[in-house]
Formats: sequence, C-alpha cells, structure tokens
Amino acid sequence: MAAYRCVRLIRSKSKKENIVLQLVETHNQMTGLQAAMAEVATLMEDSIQVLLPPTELPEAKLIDAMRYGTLGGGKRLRPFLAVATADMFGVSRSCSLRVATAIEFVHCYSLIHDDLPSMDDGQLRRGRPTVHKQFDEATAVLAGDALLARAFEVLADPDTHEDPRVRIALVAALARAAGAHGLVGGQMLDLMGEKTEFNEATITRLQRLKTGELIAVACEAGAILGRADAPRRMALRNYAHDLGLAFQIADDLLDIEGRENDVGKSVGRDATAGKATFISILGLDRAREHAALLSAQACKHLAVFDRKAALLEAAANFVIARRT
Ligand code: GRG
Repeated sequence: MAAYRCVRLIRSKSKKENIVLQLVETHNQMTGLQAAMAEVATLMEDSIQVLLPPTELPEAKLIDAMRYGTLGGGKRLRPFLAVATADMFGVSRSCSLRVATAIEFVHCYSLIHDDLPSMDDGQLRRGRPTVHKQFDEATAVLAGDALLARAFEVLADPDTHEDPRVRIALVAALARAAGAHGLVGGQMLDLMGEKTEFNEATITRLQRLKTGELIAVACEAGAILGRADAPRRMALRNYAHDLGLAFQIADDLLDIEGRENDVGKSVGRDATAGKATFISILGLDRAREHAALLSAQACKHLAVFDRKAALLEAAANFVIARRT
C-alpha cells in the first residue's frame, strides 16, 4: 500500500522522476512475483506430499528416491506458470495444483536423468547430492521413470478435471512436450552437441525442445484447464516460447558466471563438455542483449490479457535477472 502511494506521489514530472517511478514499479512487480512464487512453492510441497506419500511397502526405496528428487527445492517456475495462467481463467486451485505437480514431476524426472553418469554426471542439484549420488544409479533411473508415469496418472485422474476431454488435452500436451520432439529430443541434440558443431538455428531448436517445451506446456495447461479460446492459447504459447529461450540464455550465463553455492548445482559444465551454447555463438554481451530482447518480446504477447497477466510479465523479467 505504502509503495503504491509512493508511485502516485512521484507521478512523472521529469526524466529523473520517471526513472524513479520505473524503479519503484519494477520493485513492486518483483515483490509481488516473489510472494506469488513463494506461495506456489509452499503449495507444491503439500501437493507432492499428497500425490507421492511415503510408504512402508517393499518398494519404499523407490518412493524415497522419488520424494528426494522432488521435495524441498527448486524455484518451481513451471508450477508457478501453470498456476498463474490457470488463475487468469478462474480455474480452481485444486485442479491447477494437480496439473502443476504433474509438470513438476516430469521436470524433476528430467533433472534426475540429466544428472546420471551416462548424461551430464552431475554431483550437485538444488544444493544437495544428486539422486544417483544419494541413492545409486539404478535407483535414480527407476525414480525418474516412475515420476514420468506418475505425472500422467495424475493428469488422467478425474480429480484433475471433471471433463475427460480436458484431461485428454492435458495428457496429449504434456506427452508432446516430454517426448521425441520435446524434452527428450532436446536432450538428444544436447548430447550430440558435444561432438557436432551446431549453428544458431540448431542451438535454438535444441534449447526450445530441451527447456522451452515444458515451460510452454506449463503456460498452455492453464489455458487448457480454463478452456481458453485459440487466440489466447496462442498468445500464451508465444509468450512461453520467448520466455523459454530467455530462461535458457540466463541458464547458460549462470553456467559461466554463477557460483556453485548460489546456483545449487555444478557450474561450468557446458564449457568443459565443449558444448555449443548461445554464449559460445553470440558471446556474453550479445547473449545478454538477446535474453533481454526475448523477455521484452514475451511481455508483448501478453497484451491481449491486459493487467490480468501482470505476474507473467514479472516472470519474464525475473528469468533474466535470476541468480539461481
Ligand atoms: C534427461 C530426458 C532428459 C532431459 C534432460 C532438463 C534437462 C533435459 C536438462 C537439465 C540440464 C539443464 C541445466 C537444462 C537447462 C535449463 C534447465 C531445465 C534448468 C533447470 O531448471 P530450473 O532452473 O531448476 O527451473 P529448478 O531446480 O529451479 O527446478
């Protein structure tokens, strides 16, 4: 409230005052976003606890590894996007949180598998030993597999939405994003990138598949749940497309400039593996500029939603400013 009054008091009179006004608005936007992301992160912990309860069955070790790989960490960006877009269409939180959790299960599965010795051989994830370090390699493979299956089980459950057509649309969208022309296809290109020199177009495709498709489905899921019309669904896809690429460039920058303790995972791995990234092609400065451009472009796609999309706009600014 005080910050709002402050904005009103300094209504632009000069260039300097305009800058101050902008700074205050950005600060307000980020504070609102942080609160909203923290809220979703808390709700996600509860939702994962409910959808992945501990067990004393003989396969408890597998469930423990799934819980270890999903609970207690991460920015929960994809769940936030799913919940925020669903909120825009007035969808109940009980539905959107189940969808957000399913998407996070797929994300966590991909991180667990990406960290395996046969892939990136990561030792640290979300500030803790990776799943294969904490348990063992075979358990990490199985935990990832079981999380992927659980994601679709959750979406197909009538508790997620009463209309089977909506549930099928959600299953189809997540399957597409997770599959050969999504996450897994992107990971394949990523592995090939260690031995092949990719041009900018192929790197863009790699990143769109590996990172962008899951971010896109998180945004689209809210629209599917809210039975949004085609133009609104397309606007969200376009927003997510630019957001995903901006997010990936920020991730590449963190891999070079971030400190392991802040980022919570091993850094410097792309350069060590000789992988082509946006930075190896564009250089640091142009990559940073490109990320800022994509973030601004992402916001433009939201015009159709007016102030309803304020949190998504803030998220586009957040992904390029983040330190973790
Ligand atoms: C193994 C099928 C398979 C896919 C792996 C997700 C992925 C594809 C690789 C992860 C490696 C990586 C660093 C990708 C870049 C972008 C990315 C997905 C970063 C991790 O996502 P964040 O920052 O992580 O949202 P948190 O921990 O906050 O959830």
